[in-house]
Amino acid sequence: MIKKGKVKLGQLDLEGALIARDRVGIQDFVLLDSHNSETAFLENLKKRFTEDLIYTYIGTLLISVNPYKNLDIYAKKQMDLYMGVNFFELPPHIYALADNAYHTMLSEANNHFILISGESGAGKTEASKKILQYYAVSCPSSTLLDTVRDRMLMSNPVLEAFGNAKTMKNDNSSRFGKYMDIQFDCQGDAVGGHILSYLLEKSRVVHQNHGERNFHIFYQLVEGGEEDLLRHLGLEKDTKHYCYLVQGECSSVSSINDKNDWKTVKNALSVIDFDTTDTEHLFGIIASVLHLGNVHFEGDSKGYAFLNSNAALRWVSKLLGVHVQVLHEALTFRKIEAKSEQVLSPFTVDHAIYARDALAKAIYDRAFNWLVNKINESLENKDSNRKTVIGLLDIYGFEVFTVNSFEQFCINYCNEKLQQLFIQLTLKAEQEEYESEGIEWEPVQFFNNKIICDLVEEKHRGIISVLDEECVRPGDATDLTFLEKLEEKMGNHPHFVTHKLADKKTRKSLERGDFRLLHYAGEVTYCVVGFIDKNNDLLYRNIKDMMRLSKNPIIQQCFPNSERDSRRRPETVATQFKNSLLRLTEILTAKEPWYFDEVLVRHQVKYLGLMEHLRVRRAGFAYRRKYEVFLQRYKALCPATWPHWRGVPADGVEALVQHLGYQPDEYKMGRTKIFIRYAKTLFAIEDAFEICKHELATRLQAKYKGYR
Ligand code: AOV
Ligand code: MG
Repeated sequence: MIKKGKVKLGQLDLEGALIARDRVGIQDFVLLDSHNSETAFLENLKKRFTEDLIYTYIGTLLISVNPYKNLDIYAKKQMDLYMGVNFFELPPHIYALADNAYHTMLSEANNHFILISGESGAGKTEASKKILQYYAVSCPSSTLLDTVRDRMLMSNPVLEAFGNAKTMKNDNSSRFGKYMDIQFDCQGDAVGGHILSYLLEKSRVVHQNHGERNFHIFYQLVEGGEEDLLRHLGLEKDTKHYCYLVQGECSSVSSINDKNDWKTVKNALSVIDFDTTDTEHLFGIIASVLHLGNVHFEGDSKGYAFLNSNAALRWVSKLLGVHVQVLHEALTFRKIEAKSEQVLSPFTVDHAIYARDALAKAIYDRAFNWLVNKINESLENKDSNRKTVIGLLDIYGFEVFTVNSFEQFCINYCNEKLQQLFIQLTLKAEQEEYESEGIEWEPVQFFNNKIICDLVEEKHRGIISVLDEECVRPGDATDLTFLEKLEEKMGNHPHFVTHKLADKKTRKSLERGDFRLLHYAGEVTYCVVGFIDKNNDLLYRNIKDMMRLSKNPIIQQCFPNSERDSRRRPETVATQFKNSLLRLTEILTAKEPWYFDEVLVRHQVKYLGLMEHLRVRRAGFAYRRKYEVFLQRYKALCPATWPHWRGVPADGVEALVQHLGYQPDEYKMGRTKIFIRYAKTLFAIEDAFEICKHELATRLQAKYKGYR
């Protein structure tokens, strides 16, 4: 319904809006005239995109198209504009989503999370930073809390330096998954935070494909590090000197300024409460990895490894605080325990390289986890004041390269799980809720990717189980025997393709060492080479023993004594990852979701299930609340329900909405909840509620005037 005169519609007045509508498209797909057509959907996105309008809603789901240029839409004035405003009152914006999650959290005193999904390079990390900035700037503030907020903001450049890298898809690609809880007290102050990190892609430390880089921090240190520091770490000011940095043949990238980034990271570390000893030890570890990469082995007449030049080794020994002889031995011999004796068995050159790389990966990976813990300590809120949280999930997006390995398998599995969560919480839950509430409903069909999640993770039957079995099988297990087992066990699965069946299922042939998964987001061919090794993630016992004796305090914490005492075989990488994703899903399902989708092209609209989502949203209801909650919030708006409603809550709600003059098509009464079809109906009641609150406060102030 449109009122006479000028009505505020976003930043435009209504007359302007009607003229502009044709040019800028529709800001909520639910209101799109043409019926659910994908072409109309894409046309609308494109129309808006050409006008630099990158955000569009599907109901409360926010869609964003990566502009790949800086838009003037994230300044303080925009933040102020969106603060405390109803969701659909202003044009779609990430701030609207952030603000709504925040205000709902405050008014309902419950936990929320913002799920950001989309493929690699779509803009997830940028979006999560914008959300964090919004909370940092727009929430109430005090000097004490400013520190927490600064630390929260500064955790980003630090974690990105250590956990992001240039890939073929994205110059700043997240190579770890990140879930951050922002904790608020009951006044709405951001009082603390906590970060959970997921499976860092540590193989990148020792190997990068052509056109890719190692983690940013290595280049930042070498390019930006002060002369004194570099001298202290034994580093040359040139990335070309380091074998671990040159494999991708693209040390410098036009979009990245390592020197400036180094300054940002150093400053951020000091804000997060790292003292000079911490940073010295941390960069000692980073430098030791670079030196390790330069430790080269030669073979003697029997093919056993020996070291010719000891310069790099000496630096590693110095920086890690381990004896050079012990280090030498650990990299060229393996200690085997036979009965009560210990026997030293010499490594071949390949074995020595393997042990060296395993050490480099382990050091970096564990230092990364140490860093996350250290950041968490600085974000910790020790006050027991009641807290609610908004969780922010930013993971590595779905990726397909020319050659895909174990890492892509894990990353794409993670995306598969998030898509499953998205389906569970939206398409499935929404439709099931209408059914269980007895609301008339024509089911919308959608593709449920549970079948693919099961294929990967099912106990005893999934790909991870088969891989784990091969990893512990004594004898001749290899990547190829793993592939054979897969072919045997899941050859008939509709989403699994081996070279034998490739032609039938996808009409694209496969190499002998490959398998293909038909993911929700598309087909990916995985090369099995390295799966067993990477999943086992073996670090020889004498190397671990040596690291436990390190004089570097960070390394000491990274290799605790408790690890030696544990008799249990450590879980494999894929199983650990599977379990951590399971825990993540549990964390998220206990919170109210807000969605943020990143869209690039047509197939993403398809695989993200956006059309199905639109169909459900269009036919569905914008808002629903339990009768008790609804009544409690709005009872003051109706004389019959204020101050108390003595009868059944559903009848109270009915009396309330009758009093407010709701039309029959605007709402439905379910078994336990009221469903409101249009957002505008809700806004009207929210506005009335605000006025009522204000009037009540004025009356109370007048009544108690003069009292103390
Ligand atoms: P991702 O997080 O989704 O990929 P990013 O957030 O790193 O993607 O975005 C990739 C690049 O796109 C950024 O470095 C920016 O150059 C650009 N970009 C993204 N969002 C915006 C925006 N709102 N405004 C301007 N430029 C933007 V990955 O982490 O690879 O899955 O693993
Ligand atoms: Mg990212």
